[in-house]
Amino acid sequence: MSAKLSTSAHKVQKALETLGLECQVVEMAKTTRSAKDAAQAVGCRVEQIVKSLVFKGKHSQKAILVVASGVNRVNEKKLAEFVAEPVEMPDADFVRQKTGFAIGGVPPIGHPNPLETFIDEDLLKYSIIWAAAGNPRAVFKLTPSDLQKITGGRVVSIK
Ligand code: 5CA
Repeated sequence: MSAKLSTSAHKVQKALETLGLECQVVEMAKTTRSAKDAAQAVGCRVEQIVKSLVFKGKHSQKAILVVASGVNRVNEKKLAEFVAEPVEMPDADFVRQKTGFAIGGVPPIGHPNPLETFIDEDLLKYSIIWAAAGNPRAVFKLTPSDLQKITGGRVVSIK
């Protein structure tokens, strides 16, 4: 952990403050690039890691954010029903363009423009969850209700 945050992590810390959350972004000594890595680094269950996954509407080309429990695979058919169009996994450039962050560090907030967001209902089972904070070593701890508040996301069954 470091007191001085990198530029990308600092951007997330500022976004949290703007949203009125007292969460602290921490940069770990070990990688948090994948949900499994993040769980090992912070010492929690993989289920408690918030994966911020970007999908693309095949017709609209718009970005859709799904924040999912670290162990769950998003069911694209269910997501397609929610957004009323087929969806696909975009390439890394699209993710960076729409979120302002690179894969492995995409946070659930702090994007250039707010993204339509769906929250995996399984995340609500835990009192504490951890999300990526801008780069593949940065994370922050929050509650599921904080996650709902800061993303304005719709809680759904998505796996
Ligand atoms: N920092 C960790 C834990 S919070 C993290 O960001 N995990 S993640 O699951 O949210 O981000 C990695 C995800 O990015 C993968 O699950 C995968 O869905 C996506 N991804 C990885 N590589 C690519 C790629 N080449 N193109 C598009 N998406 C990718």
